[in-house]
Amino acid sequence: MSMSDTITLSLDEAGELARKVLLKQGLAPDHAAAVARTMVAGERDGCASHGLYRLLVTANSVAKGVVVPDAEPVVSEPSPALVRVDGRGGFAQLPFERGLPLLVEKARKLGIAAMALNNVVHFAALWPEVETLAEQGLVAFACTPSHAWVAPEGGTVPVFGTNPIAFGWPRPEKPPFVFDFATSATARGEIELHRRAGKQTPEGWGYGPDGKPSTDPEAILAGAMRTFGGHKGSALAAMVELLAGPLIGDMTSIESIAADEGRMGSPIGGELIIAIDPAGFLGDAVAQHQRSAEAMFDAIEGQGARLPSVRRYVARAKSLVEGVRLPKPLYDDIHALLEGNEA
Ligand code: NDP
Ligand code: PYC
Repeated sequence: MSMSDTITLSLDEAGELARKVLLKQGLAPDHAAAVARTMVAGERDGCASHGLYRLLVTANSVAKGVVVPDAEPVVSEPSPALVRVDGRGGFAQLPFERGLPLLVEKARKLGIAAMALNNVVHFAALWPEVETLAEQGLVAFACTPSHAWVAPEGGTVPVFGTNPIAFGWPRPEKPPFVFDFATSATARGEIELHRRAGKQTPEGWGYGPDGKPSTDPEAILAGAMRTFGGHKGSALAAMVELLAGPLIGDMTSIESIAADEGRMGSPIGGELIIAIDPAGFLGDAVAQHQRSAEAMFDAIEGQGARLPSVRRYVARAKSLVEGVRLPKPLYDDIHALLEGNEA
């Protein structure tokens, strides 16, 4: 992308633009603020498929009536170690923020706690959530199903969502170790970006509607995506369905896409987040065992391999200084959302 094809925004400008567009879409101010924080974090960290591009995605979900734009989340405690937040059909970010303090308090008190977000609409990456927990000294795990877009290994008919798994590990004096990836060969957002750019996808991402392997993003979006790592990704995708679907009383990806009724909105359903306090197992020995973890990280980086999250932290440092660069067509599409009738 040359400079002339892009528009550069400071992070404050990006946040302001996102909030303005989301308010225009009809989101309540607290939802708009929470959603904008997540999108700007994605753009800032070089995660284009889950950055400001998602303003187009939320616009569609609001316009099609998939999301309740002013839903008031309800926090409850089903048991001493559990938090439930009923998002009442709103986007997932505000319910996460509302349940977070109680989840942290319970994890610190009991050693481990879990939070179910129910009845939420999910368009976002999961790393902001596990990173937030890891920054508070907790080990964190999160997963969510999506829409049935992904075929199980050995088949070509969608059953699973793109079902991301995210993990965060707190590190002394350093930003946390975090990974977050779809259990599909890639996130659906990446295939959408290939379609927007008129580019073929790499081999192995999916099948066309005829069940044949394809590199045409339109065909894969209409057909089926593939899991990553063959049968292993397929089993992990099934695990995500079970943990953040039936276990917490919410929808599988098959049920989510049925509930969408062809509106092509973002997935509706649940998310499971688990937080573990290392002191629960280790007491005073936390620092000693953290040194073993650091030795493992050193062994990875010492041979020239990189840790997941490092690319994001480098992109973040750059964006804090230089701002973010949006492709001009995307910037124009986002601005077009501000035109038209007042929401
Ligand atoms: P990737 O396949 O790009 O994998 C991303 C993860 O792998 C990151 O943690 C990344 O770290 C790490 N990574 C990538 N390359 C390397 C490497 N060479 N060495 C070490 N680590 C590496 O992501 P996906 O396309 O699978 O998913 C992208 C996003 O989409 C995720 O954030 C996910 O949450 C989101 N998503 C959300 C869904 C939802 O339903 N809400 C559904 C599906 C996906 P780094 O960031 O530093 O590069
Ligand atoms: O990119 O697969 C994806 C995705 C689904 C929901 C949010 N992101």
